[in-house]
Amino acid sequence: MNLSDLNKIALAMVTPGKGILAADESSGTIKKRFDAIKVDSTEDNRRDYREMLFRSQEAMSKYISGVILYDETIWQNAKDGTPLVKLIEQAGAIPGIKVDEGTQALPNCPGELVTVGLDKLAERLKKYYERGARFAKWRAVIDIGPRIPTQTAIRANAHALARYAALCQAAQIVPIVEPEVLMDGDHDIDRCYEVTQRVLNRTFQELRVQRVALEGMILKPNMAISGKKCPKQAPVQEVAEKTIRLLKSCVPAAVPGIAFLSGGQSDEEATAHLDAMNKIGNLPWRLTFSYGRALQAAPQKAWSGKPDNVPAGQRAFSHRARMNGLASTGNWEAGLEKQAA
Ligand code: 5MM
Repeated sequence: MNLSDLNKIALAMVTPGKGILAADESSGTIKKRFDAIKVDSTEDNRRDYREMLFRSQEAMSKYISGVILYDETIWQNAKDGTPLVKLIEQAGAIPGIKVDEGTQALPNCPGELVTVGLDKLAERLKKYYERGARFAKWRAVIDIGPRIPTQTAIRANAHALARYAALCQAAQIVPIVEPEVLMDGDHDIDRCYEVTQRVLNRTFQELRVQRVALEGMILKPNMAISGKKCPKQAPVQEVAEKTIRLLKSCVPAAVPGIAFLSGGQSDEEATAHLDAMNKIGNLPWRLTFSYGRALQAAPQKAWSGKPDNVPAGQRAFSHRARMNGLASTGNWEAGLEKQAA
């Protein structure tokens, strides 16, 4: 492992003013997104949609540092035969790849999941590196409910994340470590805080056990936030302050950057929260976005599968990317949203 090179890539992924586009929806998830805009989830439609995003010159060159791809996409070519990976590189962004293989039920823990995909991961990473991937992503899913999460689920998922991260670094690939505590449910922000703290503490403990170099990784956490069905929704400033307090209590300063997931927040909420955290400032790590839905909901709607709508889809993507780019330096204002595509 060359740690200095890994650290350079990690820092480039969190370049101030830029963040990561999570375009790694698995086949099932992209079908759900396409169903919502009445588009068939065919291989060509998935390619056309992602090509539209990666050819959004303004968004990709100014506000996007890297793109997380799904296995199908990393091997796909644009309509003119150019590999999609090349489009990303030509725009000055870094290609990345989702390497987990989804979740399975965790035995003895009803209702809880563990992320799988470690078997043959070393070989897969080698092929992805040859294709141009310089970072990877693995997502663990932790649900909050009356008697969950169990410590068993937290430990199993943290262990898998750490094993994945160590394999990535051995393959000269920067791991994005994503332990997502879901915001589904009616729990309040303090319950989310407490569970996320347990999850992050265990994750960093396992990362140390597996000898992962913290300087060569990126953390992708959820924010401390109210459950979607909680009657009392914490305001933006409370989310920002509690998330910062939480992260300071468990994320070592050696980690170069934190790139949040949006987790089902509205586009504007996700931007406002990131901005408020960066306005607090004086942080040991760079804070940016690694959003899926909060970057893509608007372009998906604008595009709706029609070739004539490609410029509108690209404008919608550029707008959200610019808003989040500004939030990554604490320079966003709600008034800027009116300049939407
Ligand atoms: C883009 O969605 C990613 C892949 O999800 P599936 O494996 O379930 O298809 C997902 O991991 C995503 O990268 C993160 O959750 C961040 O996306 P959001 O929408 O939460 O910002």
